[in-house]
This record gives sequence, C-alpha cells and structure tokens, in this order.
Amino acid sequence: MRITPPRPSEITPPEHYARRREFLRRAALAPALMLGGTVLPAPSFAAPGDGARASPYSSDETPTPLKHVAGYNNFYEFGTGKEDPARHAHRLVVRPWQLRIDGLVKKPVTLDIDAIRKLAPLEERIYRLRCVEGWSMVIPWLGFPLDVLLRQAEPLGGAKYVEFVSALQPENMPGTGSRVLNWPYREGLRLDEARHPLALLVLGLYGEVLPNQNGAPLRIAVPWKYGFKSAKSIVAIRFVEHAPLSSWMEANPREYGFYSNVNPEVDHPRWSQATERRIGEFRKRRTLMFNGYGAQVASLYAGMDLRRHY
Ligand SMILES: Nc1nc2c(c(=O)[nH]1)N[C@H]1C(S)=C(S)[C@@H](COP(=O)(O)O)O[C@H]1N2
Ligand SMILES: [Mo]
Repeated sequence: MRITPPRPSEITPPEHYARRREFLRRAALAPALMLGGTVLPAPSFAAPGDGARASPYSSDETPTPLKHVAGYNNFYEFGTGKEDPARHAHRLVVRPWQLRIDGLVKKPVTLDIDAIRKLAPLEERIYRLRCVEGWSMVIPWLGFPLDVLLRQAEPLGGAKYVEFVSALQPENMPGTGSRVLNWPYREGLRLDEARHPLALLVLGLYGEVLPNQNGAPLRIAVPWKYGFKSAKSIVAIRFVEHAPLSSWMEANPREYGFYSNVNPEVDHPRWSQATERRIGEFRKRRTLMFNGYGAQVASLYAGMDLRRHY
C-alpha cells in the first residue's frame, strides 16, 4: 500500500499540541457533563488523554465543544432527531461487548472489548467530521489504526471489501421500531480504504471513553468520507469479495453511493455539498475535496470517475 505522508504544514507543531492538550484536559474535566438529561459515562481509561500519543494526522483546528459533539448526533437506532441519541443512548448495553470478525479470513475471531483495547496504544486524532446534511464538527478521537484490528483475523487474498455491522438491541433502541432503515445498520469500505492509516478504530473522545451516543464501545472514523460511513457500536466485521450493500444504499440508492467521499463538486440530490456549517459557527465554510484529506487519500481513487462512483 502506498501512503502519502502528511505535508509539513499539516503536522501540528509541538507547542500548539501542548496548548491543545491543556485545553482538552480542562474540557474533559469540566463538571458540566449533563447533556440532554444524559450523564456521560465515568472515564475508565487509567490516565485518559494523557497516555495517548499525538498524531501527525491531527487537524490543528479547534475541536467542537464536547456539549455539541455529545449532544448533537445522528444515531438513528435511537431516533432521527439530533437530540434523541443523547436522550436515549444510555439504554445501550455496552458491556459485555464482543466483536466478531469473519468472512474471507484465515482466522475468524471473536474479540472482547477489553482485549481490543489492549491491541495497541491509544492515539489522539483530531479529525474533521462532515455530515452529508451540510454540517461539520472537529472531534478529538481516541483510538488506533483500524488495520491493527483487521489484521487479527488474517484476511485472505480474495477479500476485497469489508462490511461493518452495528449492534441491534431492539428493546433498548427506540428508533429501530421505525423502518427508516433496514436494521442492523450496515456500512462498508474497500479493503485498501479500510487499511489506510487515516481509518481509525475509535474507543474514546475528548480523553474519555466514548459516550454511548457517539457509538460506544467502539466505532470507526473515516474522515475523508461523509459521516454515515463511520458506523457506530460495531458488533461484526466481515471480509467479502464484492462491495457490500450498506443500509443507506438499500434505503435510497440514488442519494447514497458506496464510496460517499466528501466531494464539494458532486451534490446530494437534496443538499448542496459545496459548503458546510461548522457546528457552533454561523458563517458557512467551503467544503474541501476529500474533506481536506486529499493529500493522503486521493491516490486511492486515481483514474476513477468520482461523479459516477459517488
Ligand atoms: N449505527 C449507526 N452508525 C452511524 C449512524 C447511525 O445512525 N447509526 N449515523 C452516521 C452519521 S449520519 C453520522 S454524521 C455520524 C455521526 O457521528 P457522531 O454522532 O459521533 O458525530 O455517525 C454515523 N454512524
Ligand atoms: Mo451524517
């Protein structure tokens, strides 16, 4: 796999990082953690953010305040309103939690969340998240490269794609009574996308374990794609030969394609993708090709017509 290293301008100078760390530490320790009636989970990482390594892939933009990151969410299993997940996701049972990895692999495995946590040191990655609805955030995730997890199952040569399946707990998820999507929530990536160093397995944010509404206990973050590609609360990963049918493609194939790379030149039928509103700001910003990660990921799509492969 060929990787374009980050440009020097994208690497955060250490002094910025130190200041940001302090900011994050204070933000994470802020007492006002009541959000929409939901108390955030108690931290269970020994020394949460402080043990995490900085990442050259971090954006140096100011992270969106935690109250928005954990209070304005799309997690349709808990309802279609932006405040529904914060209100209802405390009902999600996140322990015990097992992840099954199978399909075209040499070694199908079932891993417990505590074993997954120990696979690699946590890094803090500050990523932009661009929702296809036209808003964006900057989120300080905690996690490690998704490929570290994928390797555990030893994928076979015939595996070309990966499918991600989210948890389905109908008795705890009021949104799953609605047929807005065909549950469980399913997403997919091409294998080289999933193994790209920017693709992150996420276990926390803002120095703490993931709030349930953000996809506890584990989700992915694929920052150059629209937010819906980053499946939350994942219970299964399957290696397959052909592009899997995601829940959104199944619901509306004209509006949602398999790739769903952030692309200001290709509009969604209902929403222009040229600009976005950063949550907490008023003036709109221009949306960047591949959400600003083009230097790292454009080579994955060399020669492809991105209008056709939307
Ligand atoms: N299982 C599941 N994963 C999901 C969703 C969902 O409804 N269900 N929504 C997606 C969408 S549309 C977005 S924009 C992001 C939002 O992630 P955040 O709430 O952590 O910001 O999660 C994505 N992952
Ligand atoms: Mo989204």
